[in-house]
Amino acid sequence: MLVAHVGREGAGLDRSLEELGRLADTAGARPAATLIQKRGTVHRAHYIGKGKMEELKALAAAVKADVAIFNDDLSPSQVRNLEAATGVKVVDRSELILDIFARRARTRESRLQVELAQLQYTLPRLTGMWKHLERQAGGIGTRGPGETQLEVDRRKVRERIAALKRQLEAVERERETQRSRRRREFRAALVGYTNAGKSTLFNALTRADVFVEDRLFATLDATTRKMVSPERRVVLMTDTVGFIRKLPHHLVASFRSTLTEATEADLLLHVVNAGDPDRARQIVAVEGVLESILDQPRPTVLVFNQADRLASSELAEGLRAANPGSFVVSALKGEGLDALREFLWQESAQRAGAAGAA
Ligand SMILES: Nc1nc2c(ncn2[C@@H]2O[C@H](COP(=O)(O)OP(=O)(O)OP(=O)(O)O)[C@@H](O)[C@H]2O)c(=O)[nH]1
Ligand SMILES: [Mg+2]
Repeated sequence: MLVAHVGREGAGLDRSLEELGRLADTAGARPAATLIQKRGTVHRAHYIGKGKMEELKALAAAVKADVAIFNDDLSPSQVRNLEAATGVKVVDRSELILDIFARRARTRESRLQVELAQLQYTLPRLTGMWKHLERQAGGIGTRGPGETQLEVDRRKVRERIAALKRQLEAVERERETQRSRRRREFRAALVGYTNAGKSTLFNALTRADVFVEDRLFATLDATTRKMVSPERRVVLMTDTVGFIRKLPHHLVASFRSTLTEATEADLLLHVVNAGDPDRARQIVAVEGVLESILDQPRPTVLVFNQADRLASSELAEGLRAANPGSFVVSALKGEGLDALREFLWQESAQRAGAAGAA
């Protein structure tokens, strides 16, 4: 599948489009061309201007792209209008991310969560786009030719959404029981931008064997392992799903139970890819997602990972100096991990001390 990217001029557009390319690649599409819309012109009916739409149609034909991926979110009617005018399938950023999550989901819980998010995304878009529904919600029993009545489909989708919510509530109750058992221990969670190296760091710290890949959203679940120091200090470490700019809010909502593993931790380790030129913007994006899911701020420490990709040790020193209390590590090379472990043991000891005093 070839795709054309459509981005809007603005700060960080290059990086943002590069990221969109990686997202498309993760979803199995091959970027063929890029189209940029000038800043400040959002058309209500078709998002981009008429001239741009013509350009998109011609460009898609020239490079034989059958899908156009937009770097922003589009309204259901914008998608319909764009598809009618250009003759290519139009996918917006949220749909692309949902698609990746659907491909990546392995466990029962993550599958339920992704399906819920997809259906909630689809529901307002059910306006006679039958093919769209079949692709989006395959397996929900709306495939037959006799089933393509809008009302029937809407009812079925709503019923399925209700059923998924019930199943997820049951999973959540199970998790809650587990969590209340763990509450006595010191809990730390790895959070951060997708592909920052959270799972690699998790494996290095806990000697676990969590799936790692140089693609976006390798992890969609929460995994917890116990770390024990020689002095028998305990830290329960959790690795979980990564964040991204403009993470679809349906996903954030339906992944609540997975994210709770992180949001209830005593300490958050915010893992950053130190070698990424887009690092500062990624930190801001992660802080934004955290703010939207935390009911109260949690103690957070920055961990600059992938330090081996920094050109010099002076750069690493600079990072540490500019961010007091942060750590600079290479999870891959095992560098800087002793200091981080030492810090975790101290935090754990402090918590045990506080609990003993109480
Ligand atoms: N050079 C270098 N590469 C690293 C380091 N840590 C992780 N990586 C690589 O970065 C890529 C992503 O690593 P993951 O551990 O899967 O990243 P993640 O943050 O868990 O990603 P998601 O689960 O997708 O959110 C993999 O190719 C890792 O090998 C590091 O310290 N140095
Ligand atoms: Mg991961």
